[in-house]
Amino acid sequence: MVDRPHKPSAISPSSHAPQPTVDIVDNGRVRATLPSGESIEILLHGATVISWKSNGVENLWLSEKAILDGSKPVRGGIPVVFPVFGPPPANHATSALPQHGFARSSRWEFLGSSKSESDTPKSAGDDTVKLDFGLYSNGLDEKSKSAWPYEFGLVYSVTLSKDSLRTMITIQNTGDKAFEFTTLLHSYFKIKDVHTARIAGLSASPYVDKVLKTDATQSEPFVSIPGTTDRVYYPPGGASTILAICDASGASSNPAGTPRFEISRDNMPDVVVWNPWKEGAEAMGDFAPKGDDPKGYRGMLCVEAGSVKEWVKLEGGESWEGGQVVKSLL
Ligand code: TA6
Repeated sequence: MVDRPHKPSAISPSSHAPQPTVDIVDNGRVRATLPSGESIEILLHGATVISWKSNGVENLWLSEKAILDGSKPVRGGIPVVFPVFGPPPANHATSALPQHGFARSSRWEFLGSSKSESDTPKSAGDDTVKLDFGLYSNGLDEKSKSAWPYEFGLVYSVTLSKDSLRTMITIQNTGDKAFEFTTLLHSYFKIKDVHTARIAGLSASPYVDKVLKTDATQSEPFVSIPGTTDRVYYPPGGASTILAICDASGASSNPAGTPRFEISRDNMPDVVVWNPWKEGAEAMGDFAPKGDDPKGYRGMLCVEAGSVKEWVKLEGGESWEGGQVVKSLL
């Protein structure tokens, strides 16, 4: 074997394949892009995902009057709800907190990114980029700290892949005083038309109808949105039930219509379905466009994975993790 001291080393394809990119923009948001074009944008305010694009299409709905300067929660994208979903109950540790808690209106830290690159250019579709964000009790504003005096650490991971977005939250009790919480990912999906939208995966599920103020059971195989809708579903299969947001206009071999999004959940057994309809949108100053504009209430649907029915209790040192993977089927 002739020794070839100057033999060129094998060039690792990945060393020349385009890489995922991560940029911190104007000190307030993080953008990540895959070589295949998919992208996400997250505000440090609330660690709110405000954009997720795949196949050149925006998947999340964001109000045209969403306030992005950190002065209030974002109307759209994926706000993070913690430590309480909804209006906090009276006579509870969360009672002094605002609706949906403080996580979505706090400034999170960007903890960093990790990328997995495909080992050959031809499998660039395997690239992923994970962005981690942290929120800690010692970094909380005084008002929230005094309203909810517990020691905690949250790590929120947002992972972009070619056709999916994974959002996972880890909650740790870093003190020695037990606390309880509810949590939810308040996802606003951009859809074709709420009048023809259908949600599969909730058939026979009990739910609380916050509009009619009744308890009910999903009798139709698919959830349709006939008007103002605000329901908290407790599917019998818990987090194991895969949900699909479909569009029933046009021909489809699928009985619910053409699937647009598929939502898999981890440790988030409950599902909130919300659309404020025209009147509700009219009443929200940061909701635009108004009226029957297809980019307004008609073009959005909240399908929100959460753990909201029961309080989750963490003793000192204990952790909890949950989240979702959303696939865009375009
Ligand atoms: O997730 C549904 C819901 O709880 C609705 O009741 C409605 O209040 C919505 O959240 C928006 O809440 P927000 O505090 O963001 O205006």
